[in-house]
Amino acid sequence: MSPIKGLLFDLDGVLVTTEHNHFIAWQRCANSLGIAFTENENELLKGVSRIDSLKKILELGHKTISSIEFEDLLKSKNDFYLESIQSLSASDLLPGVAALLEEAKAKGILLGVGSSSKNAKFILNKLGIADYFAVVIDGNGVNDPKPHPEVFLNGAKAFNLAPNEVLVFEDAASGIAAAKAGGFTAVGVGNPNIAKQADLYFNDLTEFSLANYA
Ligand code: B16
Ligand code: MG
Repeated sequence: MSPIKGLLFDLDGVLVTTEHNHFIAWQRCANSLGIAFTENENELLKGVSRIDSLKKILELGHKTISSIEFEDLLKSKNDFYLESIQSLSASDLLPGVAALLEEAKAKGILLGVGSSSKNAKFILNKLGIADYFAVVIDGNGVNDPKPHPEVFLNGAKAFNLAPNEVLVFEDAASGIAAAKAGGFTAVGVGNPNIAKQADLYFNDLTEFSLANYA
C-alpha cells in the first residue's frame, strides 16, 4: 500500500449515528405502504441515495405508485428524518471519530467526506466538524450514486491524490463496492455484515491506528 495522504469518510454510520434515524424513517414510510421493513431489509438501503432507497422499498413490497405519491413519500421521509435529528450534536459522533480527525489534521493528512446524503453539509455543521474537511462530496454533487465510485473518485481528484493514496471508510455494502471499484482501499467500520467485503475491518474507529498507514 502507498503511504496514505488522504482519508475519505462516509457520513451516516461512519462519522455519526444517523444511519439509525434513516432506518426508522424508512420503516415508517414502508409501513405506510403496508410493506414489512426490518433491520435486514434496511441493510440493502445503507449508503443508497434517497430515490434509489424508495425504489428498493417498492421492489421489496412489489408495489407501484404514481410519481406524485413517490415525490410525496420522499418529502415526508426526509421531513421525518430531519425532525428526528434536530438535536444532533458532537455527542452523536461515533467512537474514535473526534480523535482520528485531530490526529490526521496534526499530521497534515487531507480529510474529506463522500456521502450519498443530500443533508451532509447540514449534519457536519450540526456536529461542529465541518472545518476539518477540505472536501465534501455529497448526494447533491454526483451523477451516479454508490455503488458507483464517482463520489470517492471526485473526492480523490479534489485532493489531487491517486486512489491508492487515500483510504475510504464505509459502513455499507454499496459504499465498500464503490470504494473498491474506484481503486481505493476500502476500510469497513461498525457493520459486521460488510466485514468480508472490506479490505480492512474495524468494529469502530478507536481500533484504527493511523500510524500504521501514514
Ligand atoms: P439523504 P451515507 C446515505 O448516507 C445513508 O447511508 C442512506 O441511508 C441514505 O438513504 C442516503 O445517505 C441518502 O440520504 O436522504 O439524507 O439524502 O451513508 O452515504 O453517508
Ligand atoms: Mg454510511
